[in-house]
Amino acid sequence: MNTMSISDGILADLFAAENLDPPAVLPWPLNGRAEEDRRIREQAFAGGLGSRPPPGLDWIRSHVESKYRPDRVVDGCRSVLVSALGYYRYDEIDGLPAGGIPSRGSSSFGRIARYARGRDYHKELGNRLRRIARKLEAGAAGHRFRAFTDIGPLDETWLAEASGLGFKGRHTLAILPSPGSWAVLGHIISTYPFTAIPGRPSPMSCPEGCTRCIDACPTGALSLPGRLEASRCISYHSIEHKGSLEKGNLFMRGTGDRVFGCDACQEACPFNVRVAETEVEAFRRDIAGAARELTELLSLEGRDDVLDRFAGSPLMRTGRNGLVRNACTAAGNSGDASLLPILSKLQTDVDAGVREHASRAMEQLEVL
Ligand code: B12
Ligand code: SF4
Ligand code: SF4
Repeated sequence: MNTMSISDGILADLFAAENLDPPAVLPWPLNGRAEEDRRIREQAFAGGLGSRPPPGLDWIRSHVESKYRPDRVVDGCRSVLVSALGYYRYDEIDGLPAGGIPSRGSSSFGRIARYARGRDYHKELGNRLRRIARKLEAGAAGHRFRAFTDIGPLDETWLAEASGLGFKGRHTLAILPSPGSWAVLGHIISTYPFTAIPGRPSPMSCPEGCTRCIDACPTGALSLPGRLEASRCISYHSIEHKGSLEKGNLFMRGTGDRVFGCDACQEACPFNVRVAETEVEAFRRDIAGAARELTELLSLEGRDDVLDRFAGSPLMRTGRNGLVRNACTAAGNSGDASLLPILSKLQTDVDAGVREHASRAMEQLEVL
């Protein structure tokens, strides 16, 4: 690689070697409309227009200075390379309503969001981008390249939109031409002045008047013009929230059979119809899989048990207590009285959140 110039072709080859499409490039600093849009987002975020971060997401506010400023993350930034990896897969449970009422005689299952069924994308996309960043650094002396996937202060859905990789839908997620919103995002911030790759898709947007995602959200977490109230989102409750949820939480019913994450707003989106299943083996492989029997989740004993079943998958984030708590919520919604004995045992669990949710699930089942 020539240390003076990294051509579009070289960049595309480096990404292709990791089975990634050529990245979209956000040249920095921005100007014109792109800069105007950046400022509006920055002000909206700083002014608290986004969701008020609930417990466990408070760190988001600490990024107020850098969320829309890659140059505050990497000094001397001249561009950001934005990349994505499609994870769409269709499993049997995706054809069933997520309300959580099992048909008579069947076991009750807990549903897992698509992105979390296989290998953790922080590792899968993150490792690919880190390898690319190392190669770039080796080839372009004096320049710096830092790879991020999810973790990092920048708003990656904005990066996707501003770079032309896709656009931000009203469900607040980035929609890309081929995988729709079924793609995880990552980026490399660099001091190298990459220029935008021509031929990127022309800007698309949500059809006028479409509110399918907003209407489909089971807990009313979405609103116009494209706001997410994280404290109402099932994804937040099931992944990021620690301990028990407020008593009488109105959102628990809406959770249905979901035990890790939620895909309802994405399933409703017309851009997500007829998306091809991912070819990424790490996402196709079942680690957690699409669904687990609630009896299995309710019986999880400790960290080792969780490691044995879910090592390498996003479910590790929630840990044993969170997964059992979520399974209790799904059990309560299931209408499946055969779960009462196991829930009864959990009423003396070491974890207060699990005890609380087991009791609530029993109350719910006994009144059904
Ligand atoms: C924290 C987080 C969450 C939180 C909170 C999300 C949130 N919006 O704050 C929770 C746990 C709820 C969550 C859920 C999910 N997440 Co998430 N999440 C993130 C993370 C780590 C940070 C997002 C962030 O910084 N939010 C704070 C700011 C930007 O958002 P905000 O508070 O809503 O404020 C903005 C808007 O509200 C808007 N706004 C509101 N009103 C107005 C008015 C006007 C006039 C204007 C201009 C703007 C405006 O402006 C604000 C500033 O931009 C990103 C990764 C990253 N680094 O970006 C992944 C990320 C967004 N998540 C991702 C995924 C996959 C999900 C889930 C689908 C997982 C699942 N299946 O359960 C769900 C989807 C929920 C949804 N509909 O968005 C992917 C999305 C990929 C994509 N294609 O876009 C990302 C990019 C991770 C990744 N690397 O792939 N997530
Ligand atoms: S992930 Fe689920 S709960 Fe969260 S906004 Fe989308 S549909 Fe609503
Ligand atoms: S469902 Fe409609 S409004 Fe929501 S993101 Fe998709 S196209 Fe946009």
